[in-house]
Amino acid sequence: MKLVDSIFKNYINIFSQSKYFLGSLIIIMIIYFGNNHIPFTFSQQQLPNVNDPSLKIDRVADGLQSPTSMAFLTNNSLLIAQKEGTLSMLDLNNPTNIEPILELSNVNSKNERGLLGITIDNNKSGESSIFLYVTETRTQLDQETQDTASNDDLRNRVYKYEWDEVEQRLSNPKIILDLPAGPGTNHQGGKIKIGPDNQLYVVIGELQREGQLQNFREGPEPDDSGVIFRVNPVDGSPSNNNPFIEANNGDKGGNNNLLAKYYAYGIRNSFGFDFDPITGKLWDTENGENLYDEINIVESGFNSGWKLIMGPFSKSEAITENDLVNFQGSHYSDPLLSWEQSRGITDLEFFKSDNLGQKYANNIFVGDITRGNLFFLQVNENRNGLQFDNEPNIANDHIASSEEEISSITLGTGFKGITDVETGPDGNLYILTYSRADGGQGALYRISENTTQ
Ligand SMILES: [Ca+2]
Ligand SMILES: [Ca+2]
Ligand SMILES: [Ca+2]
Repeated sequence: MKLVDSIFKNYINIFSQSKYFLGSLIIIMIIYFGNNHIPFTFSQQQLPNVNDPSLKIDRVADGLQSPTSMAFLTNNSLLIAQKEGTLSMLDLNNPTNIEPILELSNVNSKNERGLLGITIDNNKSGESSIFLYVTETRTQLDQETQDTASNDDLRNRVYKYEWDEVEQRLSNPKIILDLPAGPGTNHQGGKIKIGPDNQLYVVIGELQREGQLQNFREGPEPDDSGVIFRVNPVDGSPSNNNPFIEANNGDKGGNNNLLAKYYAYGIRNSFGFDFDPITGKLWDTENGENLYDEINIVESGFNSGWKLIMGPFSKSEAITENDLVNFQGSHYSDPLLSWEQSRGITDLEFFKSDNLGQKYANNIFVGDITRGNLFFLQVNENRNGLQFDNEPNIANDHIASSEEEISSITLGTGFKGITDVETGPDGNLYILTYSRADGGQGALYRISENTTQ
């Protein structure tokens, strides 16, 4: 504070000689006292705020272009997917060095398309596979083999690469899922993860389609939109015990089962999911159009209700559950929490560490893209829902509506936009940001225990 005070005095000396003294002094005082004890810092240097004094936040890396997802490769390095098609490695020991290790060609990054997801699978034999989710016009395989019989369609593809630890490079891409990418340029989904069952989970949004997967009975057949996939990470084949794999769904069942790879459907769009480290259950976030962003437990066969229902069932007019497209083996259930006004809820992370104290261990962090808030949510004792000890108005209806209700679940502000949240190997919380106002400029932040308080 001493340095700041002397700067403050200098300003007063300069301005006291001018006829603008009084006006200038008032402006300085507004800045000084209105800025929550961090005066005279440039806005891009300002750290986000975390409203728990037992925690501290620091900026690990800056100047990332359009970061969408991250995955820790080792204790000290992570891979960051960037929307335009670059995969970069960040060395935590030297975080000013952000090194591109893969540049994908023919990436379509219009609106919500692009290189959107990454996950790493370390198998038992010590080999690592890296999975990427990308919107593209030609396959990366065509580029490697110079195959002229390329596919010019725009597609969302999940690739599996081998990771060469010695050469530090990705090689031998293989298509695991080949999915549609239109007509909508938004709602492409993109998050991917290996579950505790060692299966690969992938989410795609509804691509602004209106088919049976969007609960239109007379709409087109299932077409891989608005779905969470569960597939074998070796080859993308349907996982054993998938909910619709043996169900009798007319011509959608049997040998040409259009539903075989699906774990869930009726999802408008999602930018995040994770597995409860205690129960193994899948939880997701979903985005409403104007109303109702959601958090759900996604049990096998889940139908989230879009485009007939968003948010709680009781808020949808003149709809009964029989109006949904109920494939055999499916079930509808309400969200555990809804934000009444949509704000682009993105990633969801179970915090798999007790480094920040018991309060945070195995509970949930969630980010949003439009305002850059970090939410903290506590799982209930049975781990089948959320508890809201401080705010009865959320506990009552599981809808966060008023500013008071929303602030009761807000832990951090000022992140501009959050695309990914991860528990680091060091047991701290890592937050990847993306500022839509600044053309996708991003940063990586770390929240750890404040040992100086
Ligand atoms: Ca829903
Ligand atoms: Ca409420
Ligand atoms: Ca994450």
